[in-house]
Amino acid sequence: MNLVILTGAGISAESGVPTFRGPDGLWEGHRVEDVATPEAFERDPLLVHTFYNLRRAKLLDGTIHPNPAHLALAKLARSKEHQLLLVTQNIDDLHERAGSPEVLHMHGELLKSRCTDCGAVTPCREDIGRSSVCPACGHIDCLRPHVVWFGEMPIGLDEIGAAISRADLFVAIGTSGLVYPAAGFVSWARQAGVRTLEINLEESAGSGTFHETRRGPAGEIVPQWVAEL
Ligand code: BJW
Repeated sequence: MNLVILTGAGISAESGVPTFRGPDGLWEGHRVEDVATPEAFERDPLLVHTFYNLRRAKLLDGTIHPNPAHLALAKLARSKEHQLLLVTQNIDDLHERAGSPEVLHMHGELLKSRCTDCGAVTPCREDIGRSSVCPACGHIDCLRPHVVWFGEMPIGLDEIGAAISRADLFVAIGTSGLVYPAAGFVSWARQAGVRTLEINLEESAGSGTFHETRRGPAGEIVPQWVAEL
């Protein structure tokens, strides 16, 4: 089967990474526009760097591990029976740690920085600050997190659109369906005549658009679904 799977913050929730919009959501104490826009970064780079530095340090402190949902998708990706494009909105590296060979991070990656002078995207496991030096061009005070903020163009949309149009099944796992263009992928799939499945703990903004929805924690439902496939 030809599959496109989109994952969101819900798939990493059971690994201890907070979601964005839940009661304990990541944005609690921060207005999203204070941290996740280019304007916010221009206005207060220290606040934005601190927000991402804390999340990067947490991701690397040894307490966060892939859960059974990440592991099941990695097993699926390695199976010869199916073709899979795994697209994630998450900036963590839990799909990679679980063993998924290829992951399209449409909203960027926390463990990479981007140079606003030369454009180089380079691995980054340390804090970024105004004194950081770009490993590619050597300039100072020009690194930013390699993440896609509101108003910026997500990564890989052409590839995602093409893969959805030739898929047999589109699956969205643990995403609220509130942030576009990812929230619109289910409609792209429906327009292309592709079957659609949602796996989510709760009803999402897009639930009504899917052919089928399965409710429950990703760590339980995803391995069950992969076993059925
Ligand atoms: C579980 C679970 C468990 C919990 N098991 N499930 C007006 C109308 C329409 C669009 C716009 C508009 N005004 C502006 C826009 C565009 C804007 C947008 O969508 N805004 C909305 C807020 C309205 N979008 C953009 O600006 C995007 N760019 C863009 O549109 O470019 C122009 C363009 C034009 C034409 C075509 C294409 C493009 C960029 C969006 C960038 C989003 N960036 C962020 C931050 C990234 C860096 C970071 O991490 O800090 O990405 S915002 C944040 O939201 C993050 C996430 O990837 C994203 C989605 O969140 P997600 O993953 O859905 O998480 P939650 O928390 O919302 O939901 C968790 C879900 O899991 C819930 O449903 C739970 O039930 C579930 N769950 N535990 C299973 N155990």
